[in-house]
Amino acid sequence: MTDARLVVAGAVVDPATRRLLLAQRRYPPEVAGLWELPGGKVEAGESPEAALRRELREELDVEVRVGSALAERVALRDDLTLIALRAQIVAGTPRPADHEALRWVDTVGLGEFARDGLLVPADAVWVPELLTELGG
Ligand code: DCM
Repeated sequence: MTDARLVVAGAVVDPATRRLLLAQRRYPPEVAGLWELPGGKVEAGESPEAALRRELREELDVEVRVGSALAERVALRDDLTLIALRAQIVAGTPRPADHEALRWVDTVGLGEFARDGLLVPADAVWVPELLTELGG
């Protein structure tokens, strides 16, 4: 029995506009078309912070400064645990390499995505904390 693999997701907020970055998934079919906090799997020997910097560099072509955890970890499946870390872009403009599209949302936009069931189920759990983060 090994520990659950960690997946790290970035709560990327632009402090100037108080908007959160959402990314639209292309796969797997169950969540294709839904929107998530971008991120990915932590590699062996890698810290969650370093993994988030690597993933956002690969997926969005940006450099981020990683902050503290947004909320409690969420069990995705018995072999996968999801953690959200606060992050801010320090260089670059996000472009979707792996995602279908990107969107910056304010509290109203985030509320609409949540209401319409457009967030991946695991990330929808964090909506209250995300709204607080955006000052809503
Ligand atoms: N995942 C998620 N929410 C995120 C990022 C990832 O629920 N913000 C899930 C989707 C996959 C797994 O984590 O089941 C691995 O993600 P990826 O395919 O992006 O490596």
